[in-house]
Amino acid sequence: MITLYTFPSGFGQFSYSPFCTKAGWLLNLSGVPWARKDMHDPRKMPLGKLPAIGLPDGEVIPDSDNIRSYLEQQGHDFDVDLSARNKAVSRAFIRMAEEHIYFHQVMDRWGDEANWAVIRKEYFGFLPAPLRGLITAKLRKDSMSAMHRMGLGRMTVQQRLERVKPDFQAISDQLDARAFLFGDTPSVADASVGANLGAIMAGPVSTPLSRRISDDPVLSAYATRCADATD
Ligand SMILES: N[C@@H](CCC(=O)N[C@@H](CS)C(=O)NCC(=O)O)C(=O)O
Repeated sequence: MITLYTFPSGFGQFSYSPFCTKAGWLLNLSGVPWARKDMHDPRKMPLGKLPAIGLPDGEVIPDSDNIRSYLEQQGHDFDVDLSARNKAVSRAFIRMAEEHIYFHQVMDRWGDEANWAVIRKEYFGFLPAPLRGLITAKLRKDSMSAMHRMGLGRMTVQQRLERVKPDFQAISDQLDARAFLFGDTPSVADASVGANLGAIMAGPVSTPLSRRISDDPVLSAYATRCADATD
C-alpha cells in the first residue's frame, strides 16, 4: 500500500498544504489503495518538503508533480481526453497555480497579522510552548524573506490582489461554464488549481484575497466541486 506523507487536515481542507491536497486527490482519482500519514516536520523527506509518497519497497517519492508521474507510470491517465494542445494549456495552468497563485496564499496566511495569529497555533500547536515562539518567529522570518526576494513580499495587499486577479479571470474564462477546466470530468489541472483556490478560500481569517474567491460564484463553486469530485 502507498503511504502519503502529508501535512495535517485543517480549515476544512484535506491538508493545510494545497500540494498535499493535490496529491491526495490524485491518489483518489487513480484508484490505488493508499493511506495517509500526517507529519509536521518535512525535513527528513528527500526534498525537505511535503507531500511525498512511500512505496511498499521503501522508496520515497517527493513532490506532487513526481507523484503524478509515478501514478501515470503505473498506468493511470489523469488527462485521458485531453488533446496535445489542451495538455499544454493544462501544464500552464498547473504552473500558474503552483508557482504564482500559491505564493499569494502564503503571503495571505503568513504575512497577514490576524491570519498568522491563528496559523501559528494551528500549524505549530504541537511544539512545546517554550520553544514555539522562537521556532515560529524564525520560520516566519525565513518565509517572509523568501517572499521579499521573490518580489511579492514587497507589494501592498492591494498590489498583490491586482497582480493575481488576471490569473483568477483566466481560470473563469477557461472554465467557460463547464464543470472542470477541460470538461465534465476532473483532470490533473483541476487537482492543482482547485486545491490552491480551496486553500485561499479556507484561510482562517477573511482577507481581500480570500473574499476574491469566496465572493466569486464561479470560482468558489468550482473549488468546492473539485474537492467533492476527488474525495
Ligand atoms: N513543488 C512541490 C511543492 C511542495 C511544497 O512547497 N510544500 C510545502 C507545503 S505547501 C512545504 O513542504 N513547505 C515546508 C518547507 O518548505 O519547509 C510539490 O508540488 O509538491
